[in-house]
Amino acid sequence: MRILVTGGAGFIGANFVHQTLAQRPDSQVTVLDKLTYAGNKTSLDPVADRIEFVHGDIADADLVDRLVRETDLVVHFAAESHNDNSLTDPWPFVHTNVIGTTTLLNAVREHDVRYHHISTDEVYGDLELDDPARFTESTPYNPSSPYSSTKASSDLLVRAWTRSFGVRSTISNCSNNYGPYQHVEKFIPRQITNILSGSRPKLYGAGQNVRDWIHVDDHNSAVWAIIDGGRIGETYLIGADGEANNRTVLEAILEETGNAPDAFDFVTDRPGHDLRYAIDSTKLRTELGWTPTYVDFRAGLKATIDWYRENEQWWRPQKDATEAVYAAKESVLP
Ligand code: NAD
Ligand code: TDX
Repeated sequence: MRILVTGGAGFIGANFVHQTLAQRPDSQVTVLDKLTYAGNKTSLDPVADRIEFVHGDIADADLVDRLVRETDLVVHFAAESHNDNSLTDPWPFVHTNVIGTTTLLNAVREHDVRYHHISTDEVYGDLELDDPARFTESTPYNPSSPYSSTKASSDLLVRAWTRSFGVRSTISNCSNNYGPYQHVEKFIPRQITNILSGSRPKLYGAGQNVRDWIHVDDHNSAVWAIIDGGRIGETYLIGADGEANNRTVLEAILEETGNAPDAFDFVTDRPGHDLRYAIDSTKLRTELGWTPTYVDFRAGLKATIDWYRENEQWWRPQKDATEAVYAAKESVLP
């Protein structure tokens, strides 16, 4: 099968390419990636001779049309993905997440190509900390940030192109991913690489916000389950029952790296900071028989810490610039 992977030099997309070539060695993979600050072509080095890499923008209609015409499947990961950046400058989020997705949808419509859309649980807004509810496929959309509102917009565009134009699509909304090749701006790799750099981890607010962690390989195995067996026009939520508050996750990282549990700084909270995300993945599990492999979060976290220890050459070039962006807007709380 010929597969066009957008955003394949990013965190989840690169892991998807690795998993696909390991498990489906006959796949012909083309990666389309703009190589923004978040894209890292070296993440694809282990498979460089087995893929075609195209450096370009998903909002470039001529380029997208040419690539989509020659493929059997589009898996769309490319996005501006970081909430904090979206609060500083929303425009790249509108460009890539809304206009870029529309550009892809026009091309898959034109060439009748199967399309899988990668999205986030953040489209549903947040839950109260003491609310037993979890998100399901029928939870109303209620996004909070420029990032999540542009992702919600992109999901709605997919639904409209499916209903109005018959595009053969599926959508998945996944919870917070962790694992190798994640940019050091994100919570878990930021704290690990702060510790490895001799600086203190940074916890927003009181650290009580809850995220529902899933290993990136489990996200990607679920994406394949949906591509293989999902019903056209349907949405599937992906999650692995990994709820934990940020302080608990940080304390686990500190313990695994041999540091005191209070060896971190509380810093300025994120404006509009979503309280809690939680996924009910019953539909995915019962309809498609998917189950996660990384059921022990602590073991997955330890493996991730080891990966960052062993791959400093991968993250070091981004570290100082990333921390400089944070330093400009973050203050340590008393
Ligand atoms: P990432 O920021 O690590 O990677 C994004 C990639 O997209 C980069 O390689 C970047 O260069 C590329 N890109 C950005 N704009 C582009 C454009 N205009 N044209 C072509 N390429 C472009 O993101 P990620 O964490 O791997 O997220 C991938 C997808 O998964 C996103 O759609 C995101 O919304 C979704 N998602 C992420 C998480 C998570 O926890 N990280 C959870 C659920 C869903
Ligand atoms: O230094 C930090 N300290 C901190 O306490 C950072 C970077 C984050 N945090 C908190 C904010 C969040 O409550 O940790 C939590 C996780 O933060 P991020 O890694 O920025 O992720 P989040 O905002 O939850 O969004 C992520 O999951 C859903 C991805 O970035 C999105 O792309 C995905 O859609």
